[in-house]
Amino acid sequence: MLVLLTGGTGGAKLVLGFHEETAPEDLVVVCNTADDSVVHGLHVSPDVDTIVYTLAGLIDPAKGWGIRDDTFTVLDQLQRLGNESWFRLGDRDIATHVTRTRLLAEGQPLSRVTAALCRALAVRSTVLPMSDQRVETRLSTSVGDLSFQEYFVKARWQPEVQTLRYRGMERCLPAPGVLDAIGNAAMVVVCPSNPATSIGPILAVPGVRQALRETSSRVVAVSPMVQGRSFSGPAHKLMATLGVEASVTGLAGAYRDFVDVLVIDAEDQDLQPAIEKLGVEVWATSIRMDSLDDKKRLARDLLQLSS
Ligand code: FO1
Repeated sequence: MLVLLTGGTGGAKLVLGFHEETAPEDLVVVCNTADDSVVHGLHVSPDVDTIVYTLAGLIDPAKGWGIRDDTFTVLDQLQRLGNESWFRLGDRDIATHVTRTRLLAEGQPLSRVTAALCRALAVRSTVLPMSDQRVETRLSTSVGDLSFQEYFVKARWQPEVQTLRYRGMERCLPAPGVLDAIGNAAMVVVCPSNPATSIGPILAVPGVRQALRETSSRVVAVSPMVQGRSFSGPAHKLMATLGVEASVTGLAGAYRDFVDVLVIDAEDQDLQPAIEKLGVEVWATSIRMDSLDDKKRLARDLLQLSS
């Protein structure tokens, strides 16, 4: 069993690579849920959905989120009725959120709801939310206190971020299966997702970081950045909130207590000695995943590290 810790779009590229290169049943994907939002009264779980849609072959490949060829009739009408429409929910995507919201209201935990959505969409891998309890990333910024989606989508990650917190984390538990999966994995892969807002919340779920330190399986992290800049999104901007510099060396510092190998881009190879000084093994290769072939090649190469 291969365990993947991931956020949304960046991590999903590697998740797809593994899905193509291994038996889908052998994959357990643990997703960040601290980006979850209630939008128009519906519970939206963007990272879970990005992974589920990716594994179901439904993802919009251009945007990296939402459903391919979706339409926006409901959103247009919501806007006409005076609702905000900056968070672009497509019609088919809304069907997912309506279903999730109904099942949650009926008392099912998010992990069961996610399993039901996976079954309905013929996803054969296991997709686990990091927790069944509600956690919310809040950012205190130059324009006030924002939710993750307000910062990321509405404000296009432009405001200066002073601090970041995961509201509700102290009351949360790992979802059923998360700790067992980490303990019994052949290998754990920390996907190239934002260390502050995607991987950070997963690591902060009580017990998860400890399980990663204690597992006998190899823990491998793939960098979401090259030359101090993230492939997409604000990861490099938010690393200061973790108290580390925006570089793969900073990333190694943030992950050093549980990661065995850090996979960095060949362009960052000069930083290898500094990372190794932190006690983290380094593997430098091409980590850009522009094409499906790139995703499959990186997944294939990473699979070698488990043996
Ligand atoms: N990202 C955007 O940049 N703009 C959007 O309007 C938007 C809507 C959206 C709706 C559903 C969903 O599952 C994801 C959506 N995303 C959108 C992506 C989302 O903000 C990010 O994937 C994550 O939260 C970051 O990991």
